[in-house]
Amino acid sequence: MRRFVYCKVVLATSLMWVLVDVFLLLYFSECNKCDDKKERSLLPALRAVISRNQEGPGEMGKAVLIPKDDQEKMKELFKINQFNLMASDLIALNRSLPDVRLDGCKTKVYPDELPNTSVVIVFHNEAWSTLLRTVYSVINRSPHHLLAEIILVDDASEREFLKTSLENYVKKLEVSIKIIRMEQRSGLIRARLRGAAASTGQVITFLDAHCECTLGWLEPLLARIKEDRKTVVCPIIDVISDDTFEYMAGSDMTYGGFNWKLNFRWYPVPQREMDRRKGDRTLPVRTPTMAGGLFSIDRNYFEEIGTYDAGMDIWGGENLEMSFRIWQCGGSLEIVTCSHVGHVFRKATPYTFPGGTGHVINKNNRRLAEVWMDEFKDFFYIISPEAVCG
Ligand SMILES: [Mn+2]
Repeated sequence: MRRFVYCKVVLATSLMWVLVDVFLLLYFSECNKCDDKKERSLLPALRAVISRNQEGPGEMGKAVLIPKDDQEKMKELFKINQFNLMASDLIALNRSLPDVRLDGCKTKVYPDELPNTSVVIVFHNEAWSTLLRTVYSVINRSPHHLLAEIILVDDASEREFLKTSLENYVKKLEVSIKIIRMEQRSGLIRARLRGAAASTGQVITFLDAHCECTLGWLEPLLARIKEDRKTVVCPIIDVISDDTFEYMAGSDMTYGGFNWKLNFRWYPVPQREMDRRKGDRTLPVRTPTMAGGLFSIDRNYFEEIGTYDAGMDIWGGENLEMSFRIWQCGGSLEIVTCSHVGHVFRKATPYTFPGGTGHVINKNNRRLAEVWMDEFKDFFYIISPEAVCG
């Protein structure tokens, strides 16, 4: 009888401990969830997902339309990056895209031995979803033996999620990703130079922080550089709508030029360039200038021509400067029409220009004119008298 009571006590106490354990387990796992929720509400952008099927929002490059009830919120969020952040955050980081290449490009065969490339991406207060969608598109659509590494250069962003959250996130990815932080706001040029200096690939590929690389984007760029190391190559820049994130193929019939205000402009590819290629639109187009955000260059050639003008500030003019530099230093600049990379084009810049936008751009353009344009600089000064002195 007494033993029976003992047994009951032992059973009851063990049962109690089991219950305590279960309670503790539940309590702590609940708490994890709480933290998770808290972090998510603080960082709504981090919710962006990896898709497992192709039916989600924006898949195959389709437009994302925001329901009426969310339009006000959408407009508020738009101001942060000057693109539809709500739409971007709804789209999977690895969304699918249509194959927009010319048919002749799909069957081209490239040499096995291509130079490898480092991909350098500069960002300043970029949105989480656009930055990581850029990174995923590089990882998922580039042969890994051709990728030396991805280098993310943070030009002194202020947003908290671009700090340790980003570092922890990219550690999990299957390609080596370095993050370099500029100590102070330095602008695109000096940040790119820092990224280039830290890179190890034979080719350096610069991309903007809100791009999406498409299938087969890399091989034709590297193959062209292998053929001629002094050729600097750009992909066709497809348009990702800043309103809907719809992916729209860019044209192979436009190339880069400029006006006398030294603004970059697209112009129709002239007949002489069609004739030179005997009408084969899959062959690279020689282009006077480049838009600047996306190009690949042989590392040694980049150093031989003196890299960028490190005296240029923030943004503006550096794309024409690089274009003039290439053509005047024995190289050539081409758009490789078989390579397509999407870019979110915006109507307004979200960036701040320390010192004032006009001042920064005039200063950069003055350097461009004085260094590369000889007597043609007078056209610029006549059309932009405000640029003559600071
Ligand atoms: Mn851009």
